Amino acid sequence: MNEKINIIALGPYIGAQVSNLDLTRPLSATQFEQLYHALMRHQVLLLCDQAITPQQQRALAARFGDLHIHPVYPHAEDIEEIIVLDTHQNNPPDNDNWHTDVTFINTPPAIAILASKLLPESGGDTLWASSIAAYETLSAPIKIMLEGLHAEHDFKKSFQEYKYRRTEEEYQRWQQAVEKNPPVQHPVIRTHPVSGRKALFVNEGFTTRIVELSEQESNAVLNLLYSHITKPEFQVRWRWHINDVAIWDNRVTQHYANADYYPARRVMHRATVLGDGPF
Ligand SMILES: O=C(O)CCC(=O)C(=O)O
Ligand SMILES: [Fe+2]
Repeated sequence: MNEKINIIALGPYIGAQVSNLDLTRPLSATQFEQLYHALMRHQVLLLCDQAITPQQQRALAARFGDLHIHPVYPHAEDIEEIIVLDTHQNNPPDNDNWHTDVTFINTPPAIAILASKLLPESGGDTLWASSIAAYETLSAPIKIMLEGLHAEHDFKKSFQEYKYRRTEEEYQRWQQAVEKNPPVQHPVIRTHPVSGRKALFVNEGFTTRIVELSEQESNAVLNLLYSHITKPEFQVRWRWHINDVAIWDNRVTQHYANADYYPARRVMHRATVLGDGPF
């Protein structure tokens, strides 16, 4: 059997399309190693024609590490580790902002795996940006200024109270999530634990402030970094077909789910692999 996966880069900084691999079956050690290596190199991998069930998606994700169970998002039936993002008229999209997943915990996810299950007729693309490319293209004086700084990340910034008041049960779940997830701090520049490359690690979704700076300084610096990170040069944009799968390195990327299809329906399944404390 030919176990060599095909990799076609979608751009110089970020993104690659992978083929000759069936993610619904257990991967051999050789296949997994190639996939992992490609992920480290390209940060986001896209695969087509992968009719993956929640069980299979969980098993694939578990090859990369321990899985995260989301405090508020609903999950697949009997499979807590698979988030179901089902957006429609009465559940508007809420990932149409640049963010890195779950940076509000001390060990934010290393990797995420997203599968498309039901798509609108058009629209609903996802964009990813490389925060390695963003870091590397900053000028030397700005890099020096950011070194050693820490930022606060807060669950409540994206998961706002007013969105969880539809039922009493939902509201209680949100309140428990807030209690369990007080704001945490992470370095503004992090080093990838495997590749050793440095990346910007602030995101508009969850970062509230740079703790060593005044409020005015912090706002100015964060706005500068947010607008830099989201330059098209550092991005890849994917137009989904049904049964596509995206795998991204959540330590060194941000993403944005385009909500242009609203109020049409769109259903995605996500598995989230826990990471280490950023350094
Ligand atoms: O629905 C998407 O395209 C991405 C949603 C998202 O932000 C996520 O799964 O982490
Ligand atoms: Fe996300």
